[in-house]
Formats: sequence, C-alpha cells, structure tokens
Amino acid sequence: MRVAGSTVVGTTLREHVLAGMRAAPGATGEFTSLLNHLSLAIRIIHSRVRQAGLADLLGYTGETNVQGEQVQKLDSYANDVLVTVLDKSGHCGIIGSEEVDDAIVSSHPGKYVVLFDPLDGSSNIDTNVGIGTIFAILRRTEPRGVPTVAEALRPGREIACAGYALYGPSTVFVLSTGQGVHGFTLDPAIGEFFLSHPHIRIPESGNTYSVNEGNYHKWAPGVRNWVDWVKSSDGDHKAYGQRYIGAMVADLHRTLLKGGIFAYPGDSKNANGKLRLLYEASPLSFVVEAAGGAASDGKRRILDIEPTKLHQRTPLFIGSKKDVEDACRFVGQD
Ligand code: AFP
Repeated sequence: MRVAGSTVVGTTLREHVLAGMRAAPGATGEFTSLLNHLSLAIRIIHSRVRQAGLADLLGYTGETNVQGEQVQKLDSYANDVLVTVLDKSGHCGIIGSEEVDDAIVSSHPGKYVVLFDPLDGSSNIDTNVGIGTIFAILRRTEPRGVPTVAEALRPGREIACAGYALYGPSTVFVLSTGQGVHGFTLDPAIGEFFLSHPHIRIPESGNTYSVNEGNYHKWAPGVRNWVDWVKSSDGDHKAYGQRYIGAMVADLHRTLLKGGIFAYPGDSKNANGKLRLLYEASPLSFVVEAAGGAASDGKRRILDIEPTKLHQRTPLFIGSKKDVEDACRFVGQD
C-alpha cells in the first residue's frame, strides 16, 4: 500500500491556516474564513499593483486623506478592495483603515476587528519600488453587542493575528498568530500562496540600520547620538551599513530576514514621528516579537501602548532584540 503525499506540491496558505484551525480546540472556522478573505483581497491588490504602469492607475486621485497626504489611485483602490472583501466576509464588527477617518461598522457584523494600512509606502508607487499591505486582527470584546470604536482602541498585545503583504519582485504574505512567523510567496500563475519561509526567526543582532537620516537635524540628542554610534566602530561594535527604502513593509521585511533595526523616531516637527500605532507599528511589532525581535518607542514596548485615537502616531525602533536595546539605551535618555 502507498501512503498519499508528495513533496512536489508545497504547503499552501489555505492548508496552513486550516491546519491551525484543526489544532485549535473549539475553533468554528470563522477565523480561517476571515484569513482566506484577507488573502483574496491581497491577491486582488497584487494583481492591480502588477498592472499599475499599464492600467492608468499611477498618480493622484486629487483627494487628501486624514493624515493630510495626497491619496493615490492605488491607495484608494486597495482600501476599497479590503473594506469590501472584509465587510462581505461577515466576520468583522469593526474595520479600521489608515485611509479612512473613522472606524467602519460592518454591515454584516462578525466577531473580529480588522485594522489595516491598505498600501504602505505608496509614495513609492510612481517609481516602481516595493509597497505593501499591513494588517492586524483582534477578537471583539463584545462579539454579540453593537460594534464600537473602543473595540479597536486596544494595545497590540491583544492582537490575535497580524502580518503584511509585500508587493516586491514577488508578492510575499507574512503572518503570525503569536506562535511563530511564517512567510508565503504567491505563485502568480495559479494565484496561490505557498509556504516559502517557515518559522522565521529574526537574528539576535544585524549589521544594518534603516532610518531617514535626512531628519538628523530635527532629532533629539539621544537619537542623533544613537545614529552617530551605530554607524561608527566602537570596541566590539562594528559600524553598521545603512539601508532605507522608505516603505516600512519593505524595510521591515529585510530587517526580519537579515536582522538589524528599522527606526522612525519623533522629531522637532512631529514629536511622535510619522508612523501610525494601530495600522503600522503595532501589527509589525506583533510579527517581529513573535519572530524573537523587539519593538519600542524608545521607552515603552510598542505592544503595551494603550491607544486613545485610531490615527495615533508613535516613534518606532523595531528589529533585532540587541539592536533595539542598543537604540533605547541612547534614545531613552531624551
Ligand atoms: P507613504 O505610504 O505615504 O509612502 O508613507 C510610508 C511610511 O509611512 C512608511 O512606510 C515609511 O517607512 C515612511 O513613511 C517613510 O517616511 P519618510 O519619507 O519620511 O522617510
């Protein structure tokens, strides 16, 4: 008798999620279905991103979003896809998007909250540089009640699942439910994500730092001292190289795989920097911590920050544990 099974076809995202469901006592399949809807939205966005130069999608819509930034066509398309697919799924009570001022109450309320940045790094679109989608899923606190914004205003440590899609040379989908981080690569010919990076662990330390150094003169002394130190050799510390794409998903993905640190500190113009706690910092901190790394605002663990506003910003130092500790040693003195 032969035992079925083959190494020719790898593990798909669907199979991986289904295996997680089978291992979770009492699972109803709703979370599995929600992740499948999310993966559908990401594949739709992937498909449109790939046609961006062809389909007259580059450039601005002419509108301004809640952050006061110009909204690009692909941002609003990605936002619409995610809101529509997640709403139709019937699994979300509240949907929160970086592109939308207020929380969206789903027309088919379910038991999850989903928060996302539909197209992070969108100012890179016109130059054909990597961009991505970031998301976090939380279980609603009152799943039977009327959905409220308070169910979204929760610290990152309460996240049930978070991850991102990076639309780079290939499209990768990285996610974690807190136990392990796994990466899947899309086979565009068949529209399926396959497990390509199982059990990602971020190195204890790296040799690159990733920060917009053009802000140097706006930083507080501690941040400047850290950057001066990190790029110079001092005893056991060898000078780090610098890498900065300007799309956090892309910078973070490299940091996750190779180690090192990504930072967006506060400065004299924006005390809390640029990044949004709920849509960018918390989900990516959840992933990085699950991979063995760390994330801080310089003084506090990102996942412990209690949000008060949906579009709240936070300084961020994220990556290899030792590199984040080193940064906080300097920055914590500001
Ligand atoms: P956009 O989505 O407006 O391009 O912003 C991307 C982002 O929030 C984050 O992905 C980058 O790391 C960061 O901004 C880059 O900001 P700077 O251009 O100020 O370095």
